[in-house]
Amino acid sequence: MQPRVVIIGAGIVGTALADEITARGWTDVTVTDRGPLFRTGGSTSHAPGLVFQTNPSKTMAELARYTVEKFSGLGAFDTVGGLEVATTPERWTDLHRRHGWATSWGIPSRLLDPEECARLHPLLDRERILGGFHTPTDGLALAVRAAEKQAQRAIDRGARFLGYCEVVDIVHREGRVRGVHTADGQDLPADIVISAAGFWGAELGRRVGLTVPLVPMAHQFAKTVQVPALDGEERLPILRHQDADLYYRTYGDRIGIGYYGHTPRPVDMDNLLRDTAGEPMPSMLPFIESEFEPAWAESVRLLPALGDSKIDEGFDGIFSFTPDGGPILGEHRDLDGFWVAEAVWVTHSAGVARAVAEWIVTGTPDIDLHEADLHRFEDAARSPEFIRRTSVQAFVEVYDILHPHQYRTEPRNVRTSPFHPRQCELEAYFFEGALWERPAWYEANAGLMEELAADGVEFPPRDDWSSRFHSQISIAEAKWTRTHVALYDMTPLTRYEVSGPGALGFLQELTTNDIAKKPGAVTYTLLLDARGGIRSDLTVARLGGQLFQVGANGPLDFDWFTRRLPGDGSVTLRDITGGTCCVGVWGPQARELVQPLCADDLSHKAFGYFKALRTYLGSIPVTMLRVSYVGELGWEIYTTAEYGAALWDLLWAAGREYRAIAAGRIAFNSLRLEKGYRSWGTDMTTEHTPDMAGLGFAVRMNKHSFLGKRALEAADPPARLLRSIVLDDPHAVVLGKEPVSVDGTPAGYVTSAGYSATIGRTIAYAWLPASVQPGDRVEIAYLTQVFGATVHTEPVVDPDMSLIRR
Ligand code: FAD
Ligand code: THG
Repeated sequence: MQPRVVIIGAGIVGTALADEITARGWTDVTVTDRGPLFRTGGSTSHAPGLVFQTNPSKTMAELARYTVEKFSGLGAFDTVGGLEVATTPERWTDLHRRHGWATSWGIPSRLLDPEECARLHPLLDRERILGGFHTPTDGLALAVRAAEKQAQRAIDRGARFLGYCEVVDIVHREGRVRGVHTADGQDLPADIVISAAGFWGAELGRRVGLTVPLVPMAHQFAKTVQVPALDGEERLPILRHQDADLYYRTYGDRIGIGYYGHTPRPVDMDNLLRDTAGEPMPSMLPFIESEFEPAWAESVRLLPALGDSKIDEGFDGIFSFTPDGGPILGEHRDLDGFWVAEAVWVTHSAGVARAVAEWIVTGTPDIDLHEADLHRFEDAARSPEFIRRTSVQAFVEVYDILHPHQYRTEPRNVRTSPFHPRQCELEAYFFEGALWERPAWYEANAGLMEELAADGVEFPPRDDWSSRFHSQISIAEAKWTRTHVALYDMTPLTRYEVSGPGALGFLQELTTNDIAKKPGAVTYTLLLDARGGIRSDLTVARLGGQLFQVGANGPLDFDWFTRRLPGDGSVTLRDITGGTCCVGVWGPQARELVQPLCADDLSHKAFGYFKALRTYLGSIPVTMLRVSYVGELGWEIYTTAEYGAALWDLLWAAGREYRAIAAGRIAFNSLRLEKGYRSWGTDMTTEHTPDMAGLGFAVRMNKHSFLGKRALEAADPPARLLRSIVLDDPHAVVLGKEPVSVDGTPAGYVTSAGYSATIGRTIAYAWLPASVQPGDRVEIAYLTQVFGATVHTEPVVDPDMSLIRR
C-alpha cells in the first residue's frame, strides 16, 4: 500500500513537495494550511520573487537552477536577468569572485562595465558604479502562481488541499508518526508528515521535541508610486546594490525595494500569534518608516530617477533565518516519518522539494544536501541562545563580503580543548569551527621564519584577500613539521566508541573497507549512501574484539550511525569527543620524542603504520594511533580530558630537546594537501563515488556486502576525477571554488587549496573531466587574475610513503 502523506503548509515549499511527491507515484497526499489557498498569509504570499541563482554553495546554486527551469516550464518565471552592481572597489573585486562561482557551477554570467550596466538598467547612475555582474538566466518567480500551478499538478494526480485547516498536534505512537490533528477537530492519518510550515516550523517542531534551528525575522520591502522615467513596458533586470543592503525589481512603472540594512528584528512567535490572530497576513508587520530612510536616500543616489517618485506602501515581511543561512531539511531522528523542509527561499524551493521528495520516496537524495541537513548542527549549536545570535548575525551579513576562512566572532570559547591554556601561552591565533577554538597558527613560532629563510625557505608575499585570516608563520610550521616535529591539537576531530557483540557486523555493513582485522588494526574506510556516493570517510581502530574507536567528520556521521543501529541493543554508540582529547605528534623526530616516555616498543617493527596501541606515556593512560593526516611519522595520542593538560606538558617537555613546536590548522591543511588526503564535504561529497574521488583503494568489492556496494557494481567509469594541480607562480594563491579552465573553456572547479612549503607553490584540488591528465595545462580564475597551473600526479609529496613508514 502507498504511504499516506500529510504536508503542513501550502506555501511555495509545501505545494512544490506535493507536486514532486505525487510525480514519484505517491498520490495519497494531503496538504493543509492554516490560511486560505493559495495566498495563505505565509511568506510566499508577498515574496517579491527575485531569483539570483549564484551562491557560494554549489548545492544552493543547483537548487536554484532547478527552480528556474521548473518555474519557467510552468509559466511562472520571468527571465529578466539579474544584475549586481559594485559601488566600492572591494565589491567590484567580489563580483569577480561571484562570477567565478557562477562559472564553477555552470550559471551563465558576465562582468560588465558601468556603460553596459546602464544599458541594461537605464535608471542606474553610471557615475556611481564601478561595474556589474550580469546573470541573464536569473529573474522573477511569480511565487503564488508557481504554488498554485504545482498544487494543481498534484491535485490532478490525486492530492487534496485543505485551506483554513490548522494543524494543532502531531499524532504519534511508538516512535512513529501516525497523523495530524487539526483545529477543526479532524484527524488526518498519515505515515509521513512533512512540516513545510515556513517560519512557523520551529514551533511545530517543538511539539514533537525537535529543534528546528530557524529564527523568524522581519525584512523591509516597499513599493514606489509611479516612476515618471518608466513607461511600464521596460523589462529591467532584477538588481542588487549589496554595498547598501538593497535590492530592486520593477512592477510595471513602479519599483519595489528590499532592504536588509535595518536593525535585525527577530520575531517573537508567541506575541506574533497573539497579535495577528485571525488576520489574513500574519507574516506582514507594519512598516517602520524611520528604519527605511537610509534605504530611500541611497536608492535615490543609485537610481536618480526615483527622486521624482516616492514610497507608496511598505511592510516588514517575516521569513526564516538560520545560523549558517542554509535550509533545514530532513527527518526527525526520534520520530520516524516526521520530516521538515523549512527556511527555504522561493529561489531554492522547487530544487529543495525535488531533493526532499527523492529522499523520502527512494531513501536517498540525488544531490549533496549536507549543507542543508537538519542534523548538521553540533549540540551547542542547537541551543536557543546560539540559534538566535547566529541567525541574527546571518541577517546582518546577508550581503556582506565574507571571506572563505572567516569564522564566527561570537559566541566564542564555547568548546576548548584541555590544551587551550598552553596554546594561549604560545600566542595561538584561534579560528572557530564547530564551536571549537582551533589554533590556526602560533605567534610564538614567528622566530622560526627568519631561521628557515636563512636556509632558503621562501615566504612569498600574498595579495590582500588571501592574506586575511592567514599568517606566513604557517609556512614555517609546515616546514618544521617535515623537518623536525610538531604537536597538533586534534581534539575537535569527532570520535565515537562503537562496542558490543554486534559492533563488528554493524561497521562492516556500513563501511567499504574490511575492518575484520585483529585488535590493534586501524582501517581507513568510507561510508556510502545507497547510490554509492561518499557520506563520509572514517578511520576505524579496532581496540578489542568488540570495541572500536571511529574517527569521523561531524554530527551527520552520528546521525547516520544512530539511525542504523540494530534494535536489539547489540551495538552501543557513544560520542566520546568531548570527554577525550587528542594531540598529533608528527615529524621525522616524533619517535625520538615519544619513545622515552613509553615502556612499549614504538619502533616501526613493533608498532607499524595504521596500528593502534593502548599504553601509558609517563603515568598517563593513552590510546595511540599510528595515523597522520599530515603524512608524517608519528601518532595521534588520545587520552581522557582530565589527563589532557598533563599529556601536553609531558610531550612539550620531552620535545624541548628536539625543538618541537605547536603547529596550527593552516599548516595542517597545507600538509594534508601535499599528501593528497581528502577533506569530506569540501573535496568530496555524496555526489562522488570512491573511484571519482581517488579513494577506490578504501573499497573492498570482495566483501560480502556493504551499503552502496550494489550501486558501485552498476556504476559507469567516472566521467570526472578529483585531481591535484600545482600553480606555476610561487606567489599565486587560490582559496577554493574558483573555476578551472582547460583550453580556455571552463571545465571544473577548485575544491580546496593551500600553499605547500615543501614545493614552494600552491597545491589545489579540483574536479575535472576524466580526460584531463597529469601534465596537462589548466588555468584558474582567481578574483581579477588568471593563474596557469599543471595537473600533477598524486600525491605531490611522499608518493612512495617513505616519510610516513619509517
Ligand atoms: P510560507 O510561504 O510561509 O508557507 C508556510 C505555510 O505554512 C503558510 O502558508 C502557513 O499558513 C502554513 N502553516 C504554518 N503553520 C501551520 C499549521 N500549524 N497548520 C497548517 N498550516 C500552517 N525569497 C526569494 O527567493 N526571493 C525573494 O526575493 C524574496 N523576497 C522576500 C521578501 C520578503 C519581504 C519576505 C518576507 C520574504 C522574501 N523571500 C524571498 C523569502 C521567501 O518568501 C520565503 O523564504 C518563502 O516564501 C518560504 O516559503 P515556505 O513555503 O517555506 O513558507
Ligand atoms: N584521524 C582520524 N580519523 C579521521 C581523520 C583523522 N577521520 C576523519 C578524517 N580524518 C578521515 N580522513 C583521513 C584521510 C586520510 C587518512 C586518514 C584519515 C590516511 N590515509 C592513508 C592514505 O591514503 O595513504 C590510508 C592508508 C591506508 O588505508 O592504509 O591516513 O585525521 N583518526
